[in-house]
Amino acid sequence: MAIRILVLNLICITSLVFQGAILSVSGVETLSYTSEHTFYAAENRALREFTYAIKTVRSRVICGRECSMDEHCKSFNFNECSKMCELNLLTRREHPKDFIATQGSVYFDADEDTPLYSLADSFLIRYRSCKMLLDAGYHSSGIYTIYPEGFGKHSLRVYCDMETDGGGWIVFQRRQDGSVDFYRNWAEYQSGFGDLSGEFWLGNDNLVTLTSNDSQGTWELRVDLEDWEGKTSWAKYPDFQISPGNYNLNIGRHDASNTAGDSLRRHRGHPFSTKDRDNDVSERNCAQSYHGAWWFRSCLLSNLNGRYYPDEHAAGDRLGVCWQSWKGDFYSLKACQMKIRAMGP
Ligand SMILES: [Ca+2]
Repeated sequence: MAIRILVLNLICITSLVFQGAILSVSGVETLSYTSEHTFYAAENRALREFTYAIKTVRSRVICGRECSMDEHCKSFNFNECSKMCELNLLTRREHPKDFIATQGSVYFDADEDTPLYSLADSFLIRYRSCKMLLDAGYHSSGIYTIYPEGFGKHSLRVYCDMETDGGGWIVFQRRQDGSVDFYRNWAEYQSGFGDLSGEFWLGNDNLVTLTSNDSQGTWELRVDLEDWEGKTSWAKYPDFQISPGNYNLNIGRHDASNTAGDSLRRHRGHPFSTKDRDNDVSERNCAQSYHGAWWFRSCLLSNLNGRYYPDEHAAGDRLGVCWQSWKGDFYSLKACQMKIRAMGP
């Protein structure tokens, strides 16, 4: 009996090894699973609009295995950055219009001609911002690599919002479900934390470098808010710039047509404070008192990095994710995003 189990295990292991062999013939990558499931790669490509299932997986090999085991799957996109595996109902040949250049994505289907559509990295222009990506025809919101001036040879992974208010926004803060702890220290806010596809803070040093380089012109800031009834509002400010050192918030006059009101007016010009770095003018430590990290002056008007509550009623303590001019400071918002866009020189 024991031997029989051992033999069965060996068969399992052997079949696992052959499940997903990567073959590379004359520089063309193919994924082979069974005799009827071989996929051919087109680098920096994706088929849009026909995804019926999205999974997060470790590698393109596993993504291909998911596709090979699903009779509906005709092709798939795998994103090397986000590890997102998208299974598609159709192929590029059936919908060439939706087969687009997508940096960091690889597309696979069973068509031997597919590798002819690969785009080498060197053919991809190094875009400096989400706005430049948008202008070049990248219309899907998601994670992109940009090469801003000031970063030298280094790139920056960012989430681009390509839909809101004309698109082209670099999102630098997102709250939506409380999955990431925002009660963090100076060093963590400095370098950034969280997950670009979920909740995150892009990092104060990145904001300094992005907004200090004036060859892209000035930057506008947009704040998008959502309450627990699904209502949304926004605020917008020109001339957004974060200073080196204490990360002071420099912003122009708010756009008067906004729907959220101006809850940054009291924070304008003030340095950033965290629980371990009290730069506010209050006798208290505002970041500690209000469980946040923000450009506090003498505490609240807004605190979008405050404590995340599962509903608005839970926040009876003004420690929540607040934007006073829209919902008052006892209301903790369901979701918010902060984003910037180059306004041009
Ligand atoms: Ca203080």
